[in-house]
Amino acid sequence: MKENSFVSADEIRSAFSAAMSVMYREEVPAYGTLMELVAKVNADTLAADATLKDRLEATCSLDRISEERHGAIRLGTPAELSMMRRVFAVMGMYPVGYYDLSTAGVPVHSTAFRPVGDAALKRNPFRVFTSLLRLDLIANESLRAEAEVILRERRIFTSGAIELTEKAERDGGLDEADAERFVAEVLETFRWHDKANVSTDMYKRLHDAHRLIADVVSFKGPHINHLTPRTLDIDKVQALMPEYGIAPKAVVEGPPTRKCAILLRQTSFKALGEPVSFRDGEGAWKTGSHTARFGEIEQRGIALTPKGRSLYDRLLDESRRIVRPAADGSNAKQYEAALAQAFGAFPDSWAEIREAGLGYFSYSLTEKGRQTKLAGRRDIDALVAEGLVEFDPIVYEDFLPVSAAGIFQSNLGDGAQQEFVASPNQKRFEADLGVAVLNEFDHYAGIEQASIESCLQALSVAMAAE
Ligand code: OOG
Ligand code: NI
Repeated sequence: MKENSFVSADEIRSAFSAAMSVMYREEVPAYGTLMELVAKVNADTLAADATLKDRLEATCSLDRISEERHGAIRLGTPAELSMMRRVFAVMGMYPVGYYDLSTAGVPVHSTAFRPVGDAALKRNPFRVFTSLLRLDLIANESLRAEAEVILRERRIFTSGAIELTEKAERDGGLDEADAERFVAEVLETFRWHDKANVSTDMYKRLHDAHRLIADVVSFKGPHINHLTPRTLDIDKVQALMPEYGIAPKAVVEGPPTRKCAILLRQTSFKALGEPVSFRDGEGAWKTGSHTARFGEIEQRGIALTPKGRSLYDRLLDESRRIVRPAADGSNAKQYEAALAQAFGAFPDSWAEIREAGLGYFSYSLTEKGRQTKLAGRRDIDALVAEGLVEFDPIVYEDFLPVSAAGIFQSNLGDGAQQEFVASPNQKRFEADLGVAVLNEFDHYAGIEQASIESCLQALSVAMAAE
């Protein structure tokens, strides 16, 4: 096979993301409603903010926004996780970051599979927050052993998906027909199954141990549990949700409302109880219900440097020590006030954020810069001061563990709050995954540095051409 007949990984990812969106819209109609609401708010926001629209256009980021979404799945075994990694690699998605959620009472640890590199992100930033169940955190040994047997016996990938993944690995890509088949086959892994793998009794025992365990172990596959569109104004979407018949969770996770958006703000609507059937003897089924799938929206802001991130973590911690948001929303106002108060200490202009070294920026030449020729190299700060170079925030592409825990919790219900001994185990996770996860900070620093180099080069090329 000639290499040039391959479809790019970016194309496959885009096709997969679109197919997943169509499937989820059919499966969970409220997701379609949320998409409409987000599209409307984004259009209104852009119409009212010409500068924002200009900057998004200038950084080639406008097109990706309406396409943008992330999803989440929960896997049951190391073998499933490592196969999932190989499947995502065909779509140009790689594991970035390690998230330990045991501290938040959720027996999983996770990574996010996503494209890496500026060009791939601009083409389509589709990501999947992927968790692996930690049966080691389950106290009941016999239940743990039974769950292991159930998980070991299920097959979450179709044979077509496995074959095509192996083919892509062997040949270095897939041609158009294979890529199309790959997308259809892989979609099957994420599909909802209304027939459980287990009896009502087993489901109840798993559920009593932890709702999340029941969700992972009881079904044939790791159904996609939400798909999240990106909004440019999360407060507005949150306020409008009830008008569209959707009840949002009590508080928005992440930083408070600010002029300069940092990291990630997220909110969701609660998971819906859905009818499922449980095994009831040979070929017979018994009707029941299961709660797993929900909707979420997010607003993405600037990626923070380690220094910015530790300031964020400290301020979030501070506000949560004053008010811990209750799941029923009873102290939502107090929490918002405490959050806003604490984050007063985080600079709120791009210039200050840049000067304090709190965020990552992408640099480009201004009109004046494009017409200037410079002798010798200059420091980037000097070029900014002289008005030759301008800077735009680099978007945060990852997730936040405290926010993720809040999203998990709001969907597991109040009764599900459970204490585990905090036990991050990145080494174990990476052994199960089959590779080390990438470090998010390295990636942002790389994009920033590349933009600086290209400014410096353009200025000195101008000089050489003189
Ligand atoms: C994942 C929850 C985390 C996010 O956006 O932080 C998440 C899950 O419920 O499986 O999706
Ligand atoms: Ni999410």
